[in-house]
Amino acid sequence: MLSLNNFALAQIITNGSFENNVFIADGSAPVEISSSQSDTDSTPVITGWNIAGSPLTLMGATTDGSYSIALPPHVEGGTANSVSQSFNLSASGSHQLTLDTLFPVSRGLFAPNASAGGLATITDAANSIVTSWTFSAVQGDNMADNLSHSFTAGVGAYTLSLSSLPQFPPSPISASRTAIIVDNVAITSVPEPSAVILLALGTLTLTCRRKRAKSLI
Ligand SMILES: [Ca+2]
Repeated sequence: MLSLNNFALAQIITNGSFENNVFIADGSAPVEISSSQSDTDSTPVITGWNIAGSPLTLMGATTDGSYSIALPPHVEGGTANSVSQSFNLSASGSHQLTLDTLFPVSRGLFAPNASAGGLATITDAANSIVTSWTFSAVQGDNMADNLSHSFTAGVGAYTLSLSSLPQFPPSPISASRTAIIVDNVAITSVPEPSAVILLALGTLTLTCRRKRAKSLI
């Protein structure tokens, strides 16, 4: 049966839930991996994702599933904390990047005026920016912020990067940023109406031909 869901269910991003990880004990970066958020000396290998900057933590608390990624703000002028991965688009037109965000109350307590945000960037094979999207989270204890961003792109290879924002936003001056927690990253292709109609017509034509062929036997 032809439906829009056939297009929307394509798995374009690998391990968007951050559930598929390997922890290598090497005495280096602290990684938060337990529900008590205690640090261990290990480096996570997150399947499908490249990690840049430090520290970057995998949270075991208040997540959807066992893990989410946390993007702590970076010092102005410094290297952003980020995860990135390459993906392919097999359809041109409109696409949607969706993710869940969380700004836990426990973190906000340390800085009442704090905000939490991140930057999503998609670049093409020539490293040109296709789209860039600043996302945020409302302070709370549930991973309830289901955010989405539409962009237009053709068939080809791309890279999605999720990065931290600088420690202090432009205003208010007294506020600082804290880590934003991200989970369930996905990209779905929204089919062009014309493509759906063409495909539907094609299916109809085939069905009619088959029926005609049968009736001629
Ligand atoms: Ca998860």
